[in-house]
Amino acid sequence: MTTPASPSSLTQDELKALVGQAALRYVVPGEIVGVGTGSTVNKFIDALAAMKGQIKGAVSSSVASTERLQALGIPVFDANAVQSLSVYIDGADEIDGQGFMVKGGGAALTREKIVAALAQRFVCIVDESKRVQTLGRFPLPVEVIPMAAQQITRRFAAMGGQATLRLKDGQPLVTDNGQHILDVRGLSIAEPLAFESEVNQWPGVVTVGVFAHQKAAVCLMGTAQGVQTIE
Ligand code: ABF
Repeated sequence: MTTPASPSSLTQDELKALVGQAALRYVVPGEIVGVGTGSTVNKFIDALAAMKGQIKGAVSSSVASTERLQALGIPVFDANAVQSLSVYIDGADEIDGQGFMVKGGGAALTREKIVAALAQRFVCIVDESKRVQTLGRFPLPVEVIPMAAQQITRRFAAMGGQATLRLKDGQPLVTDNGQHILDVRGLSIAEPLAFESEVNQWPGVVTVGVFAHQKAAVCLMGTAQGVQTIE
């Protein structure tokens, strides 16, 4: 008889599965749930399939999540088809103690922010490696209109950031929205709300990967001691 692994011996992947499962308790039966993007969210989607008969469906934040949801028989609705959502479940690349996040490592930040804005409650699911004191250690993703990439790069340089164009197979990565991504290193984002407001209004910025105005109300964090609920 195998003994169940204690949280302290869980791998990062197992911690992601733990929080993906824990997020089910925030899903409201009979409703449409907002679904993010990434490997942790994939664990949530897989867990959601077990209760797909109890929900109406999902609004998805990426082609990747849509395909995974549909493959599991979960109906996917257009964001324009809903007035609001009770909950949005998504991961993050970094999260601080106030629920402010850096997101976009999965290149889905624009649609993530759109769906998050529909939700009454953003529940962030992460493993403990994502916890930071100050945002900025992870290279900040920024979705940009290609013709503005160099102009925006110079603006970040003026604040001490080094922006690089995200490549895929040697070519500029093209997002679900047909735009490009800059990843900005060397930033320390001490005032996430002000930073997001400032960068959002630069010409050519589609979305900056700071989620402060759309912060997480709840964070389910997979740790060596099990799932921590931070509200
Ligand atoms: C998504 O989750 C992205 O914004 C973020 O980059 C990613 C984190 O991915 P993972 O769960 O695979 O670490 O919301």
